[in-house]
Amino acid sequence: PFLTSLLTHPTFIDGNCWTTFIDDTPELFDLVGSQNRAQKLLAYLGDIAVNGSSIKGQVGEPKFKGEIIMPELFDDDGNKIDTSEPCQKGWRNIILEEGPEAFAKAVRANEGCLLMDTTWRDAHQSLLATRVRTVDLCNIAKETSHAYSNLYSLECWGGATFDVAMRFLYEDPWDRLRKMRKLVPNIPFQMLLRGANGVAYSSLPDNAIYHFCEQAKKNGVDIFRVFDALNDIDQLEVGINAVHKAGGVVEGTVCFSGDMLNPKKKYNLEYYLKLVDKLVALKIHVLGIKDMAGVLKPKAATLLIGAIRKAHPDLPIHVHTHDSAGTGVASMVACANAGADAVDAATDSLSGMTSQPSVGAILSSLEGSIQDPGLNIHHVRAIDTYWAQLRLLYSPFEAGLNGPDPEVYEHEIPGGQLTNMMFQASQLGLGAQWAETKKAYEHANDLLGDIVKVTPTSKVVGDLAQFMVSNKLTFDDVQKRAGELDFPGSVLEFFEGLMGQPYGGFPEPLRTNALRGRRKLDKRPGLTLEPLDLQKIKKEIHAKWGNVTECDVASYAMYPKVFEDYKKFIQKYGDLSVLPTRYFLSAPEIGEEFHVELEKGKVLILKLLAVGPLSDTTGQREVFYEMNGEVRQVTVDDVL
Ligand code: 3PY
Ligand code: ZN
Repeated sequence: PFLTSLLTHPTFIDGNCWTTFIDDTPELFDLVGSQNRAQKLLAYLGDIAVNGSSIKGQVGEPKFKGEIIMPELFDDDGNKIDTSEPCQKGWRNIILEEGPEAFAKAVRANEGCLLMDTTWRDAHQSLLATRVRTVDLCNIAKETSHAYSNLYSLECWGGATFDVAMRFLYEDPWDRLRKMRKLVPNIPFQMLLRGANGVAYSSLPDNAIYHFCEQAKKNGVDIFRVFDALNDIDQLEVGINAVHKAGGVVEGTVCFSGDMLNPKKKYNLEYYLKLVDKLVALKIHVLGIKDMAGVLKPKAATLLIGAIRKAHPDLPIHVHTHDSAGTGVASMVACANAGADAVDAATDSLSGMTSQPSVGAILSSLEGSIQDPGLNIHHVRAIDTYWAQLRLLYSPFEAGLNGPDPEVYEHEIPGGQLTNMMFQASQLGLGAQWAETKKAYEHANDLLGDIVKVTPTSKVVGDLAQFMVSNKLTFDDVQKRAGELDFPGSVLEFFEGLMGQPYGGFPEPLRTNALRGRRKLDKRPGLTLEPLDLQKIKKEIHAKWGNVTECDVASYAMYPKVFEDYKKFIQKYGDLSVLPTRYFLSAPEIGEEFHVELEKGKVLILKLLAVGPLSDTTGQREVFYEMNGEVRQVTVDDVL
């Protein structure tokens, strides 16, 4: 078709000057670009028709395959709200116009207890293996900007979303950030930063963290929740300083662990208050309390938040929890009553269990009180009708959790990890050993010295637990035989000090016996890591892939291999972010027509016609699609 268009183009027929032809007729070259993209998309669609979803970890087909019904919002007089443009009013205006300090002051001065909505990050990280795609966030973005205009923030980036976007969704996380930002200009965007680990699983050179935060701020993040998996203040300081330098709102964070109400436990009120003082000395704007496992009971919440409020009357406090035990709403209400300025919640259909407590339940619990978060429950419910459909669309990533797990007070497995481990156990056919694995997790934690458990230290405990179960090792066996056991890599990295220093020190003689002469760091790893040569990385990316941005450099710095694989994938299949999720996850029915908008105004109308027989000689199949009325054929390796 390109050649036909070219030969029949009036300019070409007239024989006018060829050199200006390219400038004057870009539409023909657009056509080549689109055809190239369409061909790559067909390659993916062909592959999915033959081999099923290439998304690792998917089990079965989506439970929902229909058209998604979009919610409508109405004002108090029953008039439909125009959501064709995003809402412009919200807490972000204060950050933009007056800066982070003014924002913190305004939050503190606000009477009600504000909410952060985690639906776009932690909720789907905890329930659906972080698989929600950009297109599905963007499709509800404008409505969300209206319905949730009074949110403290929308958590939408960081944590596992960064890695998973490239690794499993073949998306650029930076592109996601920019797209969301355009559609939600009014609500502060919040990300989760793993302190000196950035969004990776171990410490990186300091300059990589500074570079990353600068790009994150420039591309749309407002508030950075900075935590360290061991509450190591030296590790926290790196992230906090990097966010300060980038000009973001610093939510310096304490990870809550254990049972503060039990006087024999290691992490008591005094421990937390001292840590908060250290964070305040680093000039944080907001204090985050991160209860990643959901073990902050209502009474502990009242004590902890009450004591911090008393010690730091002007410090805004923002509390995060998971509802694993089923007590999340009660705890968040207790926090609000004790003086928290903001707490976390998720849309009802993506709430509860390992996710955050339900926004509707929290709103109802605070209704009529001075702590009312100031959201319209009807709007919140309307947005949830969208997420109810999406939850079914993403059903292949459900972990199969059916109820709360109050045993979390013993095993203390963080929300995201709990679902992950359960999912893995059932895939490995170890469902029956699940209770044993949870017990082993508890023992592994004790062996490691009762550490704070969250990414990446939670993986250390999880790996040790699985190692104990598969090798039938008891607590005593591990202690006695540490000098000869082949420990998982993450355990050795922890013992080496590559994740920072645990409170109370490393367990001895276990550490020395397990390390068998390997190095032992007693300071933060960043002090011994060579700075990354960011210019060199940029040149290398450019040499391999052409165009390169600072964001690419930051992605590479966090995940070199994942970034390379992502680049290779999109070179082969193109940008799949345009493909509706239903067709990204599974093949269409034969004869089913669907549309893909490659870019504004360029729509492909597609229909799967047939999948040919397996060739004995090549191991391949021919797949036939109809694309904009023409039959197209792709040859696909049958790998099943
Ligand atoms: C992450 O680091 O991804 C977390 O969600 C920790 O809770
Ligand atoms: Zn969380």
